[in-house]
Amino acid sequence: MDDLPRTDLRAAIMWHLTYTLGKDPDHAQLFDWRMALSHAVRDRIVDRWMTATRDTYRADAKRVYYLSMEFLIGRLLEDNIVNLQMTDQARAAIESLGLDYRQLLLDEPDAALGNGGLGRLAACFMESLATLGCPAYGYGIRYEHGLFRQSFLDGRQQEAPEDWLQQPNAWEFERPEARFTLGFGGNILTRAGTTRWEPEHFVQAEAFDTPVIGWRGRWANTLRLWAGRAVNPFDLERFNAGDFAAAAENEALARTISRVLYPEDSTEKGKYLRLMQEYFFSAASIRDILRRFETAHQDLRLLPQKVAIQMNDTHPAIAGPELVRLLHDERGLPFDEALDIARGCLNYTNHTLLPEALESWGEALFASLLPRHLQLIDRIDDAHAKAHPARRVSAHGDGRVRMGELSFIMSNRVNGVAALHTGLMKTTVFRELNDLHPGRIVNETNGVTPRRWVHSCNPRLSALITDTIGDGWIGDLEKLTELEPHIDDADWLARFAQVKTDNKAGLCDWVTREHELMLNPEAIFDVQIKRIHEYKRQHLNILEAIALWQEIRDNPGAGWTPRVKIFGGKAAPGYFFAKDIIRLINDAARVINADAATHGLLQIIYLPNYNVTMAERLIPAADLSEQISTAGKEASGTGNMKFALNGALTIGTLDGANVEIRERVGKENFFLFGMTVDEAEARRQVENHAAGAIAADPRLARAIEAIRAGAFSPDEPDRYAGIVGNLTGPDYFLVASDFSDYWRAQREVDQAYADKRNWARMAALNAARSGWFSSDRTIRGYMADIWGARSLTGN
Ligand code: KOT
Repeated sequence: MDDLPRTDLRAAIMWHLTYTLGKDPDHAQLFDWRMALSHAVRDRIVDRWMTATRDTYRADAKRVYYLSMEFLIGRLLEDNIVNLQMTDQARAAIESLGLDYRQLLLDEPDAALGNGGLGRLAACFMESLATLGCPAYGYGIRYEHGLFRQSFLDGRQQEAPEDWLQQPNAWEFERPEARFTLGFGGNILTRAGTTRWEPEHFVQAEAFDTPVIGWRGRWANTLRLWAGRAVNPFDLERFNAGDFAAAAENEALARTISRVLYPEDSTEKGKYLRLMQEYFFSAASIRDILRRFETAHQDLRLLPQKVAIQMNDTHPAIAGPELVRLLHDERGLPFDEALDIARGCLNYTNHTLLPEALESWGEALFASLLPRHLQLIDRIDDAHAKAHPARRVSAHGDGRVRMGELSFIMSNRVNGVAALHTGLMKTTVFRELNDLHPGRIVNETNGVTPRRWVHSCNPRLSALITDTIGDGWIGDLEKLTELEPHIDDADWLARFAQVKTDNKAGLCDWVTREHELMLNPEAIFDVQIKRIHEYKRQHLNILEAIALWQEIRDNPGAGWTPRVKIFGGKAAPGYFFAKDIIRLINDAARVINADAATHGLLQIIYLPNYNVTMAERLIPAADLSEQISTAGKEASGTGNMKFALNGALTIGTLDGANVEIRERVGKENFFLFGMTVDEAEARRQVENHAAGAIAADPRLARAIEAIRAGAFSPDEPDRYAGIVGNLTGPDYFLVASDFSDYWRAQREVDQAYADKRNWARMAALNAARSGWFSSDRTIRGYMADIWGARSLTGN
C-alpha cells in the first residue's frame, strides 16, 4: 500500500478512495468521492485534535463540559474545510477530478440532532469554543433518527423518519472501549449506615467522538455522543431454542434509548423514554467527566477547579443528583460535601419561560426509574430549606419533580439567553429563588458563529467584506463596524446591494428547480423560518398576507411593492394547532398564488423540510426578517441575528434579543411594532380583548371572516374553526391585538423598500452593527462569568 499522502489533497482523496472506500475511481459515485474528501479533511484535523488534548492534560487546565440533549450541527464538511482554510485547495482538487464542488458538499446529509434554537445554539457554541481554544467537550445523544422529515400532503404536514445514519458518518470515531453501564429501577439498600442503589435494568452507553475544529484550525475539541447498547446483546439459549426474535430483544430495547430525537420544542411530553434518555446521557457524561478527572487527581474537592458543567436547559438536570450520588454513595464523601462539590461544578441555562415547557415529572414515574435520585433530591431540598428556612422552594413537592427548581438549586450560576429574558427570569419563574440567591442569575445574550452564518453561507457578502476591511472580521466579528464609513460610498453600497440581488437570483433558481415556482426577484423577500408555535405567531404573518391580498384586489393600481412571503418550519407532530397553521398557510398560498389579479404582487411559498442547510440558503437572500413573537415569549431567538448579519431588515416586537439587535443597529433601521411585555400583560386582562381589536380593524375582521367562510378551504369551509375560534376568543398570544400595528409596520416596509438606495443603506448598517452577536463573544462571556475557564491558544 502506498504511503498516505500528507500534503497533496488530491492524492489524499485518491488514497482514501482506494484504501478507505475500496473503490476504483472509474466506478466511484458522488458519495464515494465525498467520503474520500471527508476522510482526507478529517486526517488534517486529527493531529491538531490530539495536540489540543495533550496540551489540556499538560496544562491541567479547567475543562468545560456542555451537556445538551440536542446538537443541531447540520453538515460538517464545508465547516471543517473552511476552518482549516482549505477551500481553494479542496475546490481545485475536486474540480481536477471532474466533479462539481458545491454538488459534492450538498451530498452530505444534515445531522439534524436537534429541534431548533436550543440545539443550533449548542452547535454554534461548540464551534466557538474550539475557535477560542477553550478546552471543552460537548456531550449528547447519538440519535439514529434525527428530526423527522417534513413533507406536505394537501397542505398538511406529514412526518417521515429521518435516517442520516443509513450511510456511514465520516466524522465520527466509534469508541467501543469507552462504555459505561447504567442502571434503571430496582431497590435501595441501606447497610451499616451506607446507602446504595441496586438497579434492576441495565444498558450501556457507548461513545462516538466527533472532532470540532475552530477557525484557522488552531484548536479542536470533542463532541462525544452516546449510543445505547445492550449489556448482553445476544441470548444464545433463546436463539438455540428457536426464539430468534427474543434472542436479540435485549439489544433492540437498549438501542431504542438513542433511537429517536423527541420532536418537541417548547412543549414537554411526559414520556418515560424521554426521562430514560435524559438520565442515560447525563449519567454517562458525568461518569466520563469523573473518570477523566481521576486520571490526574485524587482529591475530589478539586473538582470545581477543574470541571465546569453547563446544563443546556433542564434536560440534563439529573446530572446534579447523579454527581452527588457518585460522590456520596459511591465515593463515600459526606453528603454536604458532595453537594457543595457538585454545585461548584454545575451551571444551568434557561431557554424558555413558557409554563408548558418547564419540565416536571410525576413522582411515581420518577421513582420507578430513579428511586435513589428521588431520595437524594429530597435531601438536596432539605439542605436548601435548612439554609433558607424563611421560604420554602423545593424541587420535589405536590407529587412532582420540577427540573427547573432542581437545576437552579444545584447550580453555581444560572443564566438567561438575552437581557429581556434574564430580567423576566428574575421576576417570574425564578423570583423566589432569585431573592434567596441574588447574583446567581446572570445574562449571556446568545450569538451565532460567523464562520457558518456569514462566511460560508454568504460567499458573496464575505468576499465584499474581506475586500473592504480584510479578513480579520471572520475571527473578530465586531470588526464589521469598520464597514460603516464605506456605506456612504455610492459605489460600495451598490456592490453591497448587488450581493443581495445575486443571492435572491440564486434562491429563485433553486425554488424554480426544486419547487417549480417562479418567484418575482424584484419583490421584497419576506422570510419567517423557525419552529411553528402560537407564540411565534406565523398566523399573524399569514393574516397580514390575506389582508394584503384583499386590499390589492380592491385597489390593484395603488402602486404596491411586490412581496414574496417565504415560510419554513416544522410543527411538533402532536401540536395540532401548529399543524393547522401550516395547513392554513398552504391553503392560502394556493388560492393567492393562483389569483391573476394579484399576480406578481403577492406570492406565498411554504418550503417543506426546513433545516440548517435550508437556513443557509434562505438567510443570505432575505430582505425582511420576521421576528414577531408575543413580547415576553421568545427567550432570545438566534435566527434574528443571522438575518441582521446578512443584511436583512427586521420587522419585530420588543422580545428576546430583538431588543438588543434594535439597540445596536439603530431604531431607524428596524421596523418595530407591537405591545411591550407590560402592555401585553395588561391587554390580556381586558375582557374580550380579541373581539375589541377585531371590531376596531376592518382589515383584520375581513381577513378572519375569509378564513371562517372557507375562502381557502372551499371543500371544507369550517376547516379552520379552531384557529378562528382562538383568534376571536381567548387569543392568549394577542394576534388580534397586535395586528393593526403589524399592518402599519408592514406598510412602512413597503415604502422603505421603494427607495432602493436607502434600503441598501439600512441593510448595510444592520450588517455592520451586528458583529456583537457572534457566539465567540457569547462564549467569552460564559468563560469569564460562569466557568472560570481560560483559552489555551491565547484567544
Ligand atoms: C424546548 C423545550 C424545553 C425547554 C426549552 C426548549 C427550547 C428553547 N428549545 N429551543 N429553545 C430556544 O432556544 C434558543 C437558544 O437559546 C432561543 O433563542 C429561543 O428563543 C428558544 O425558544
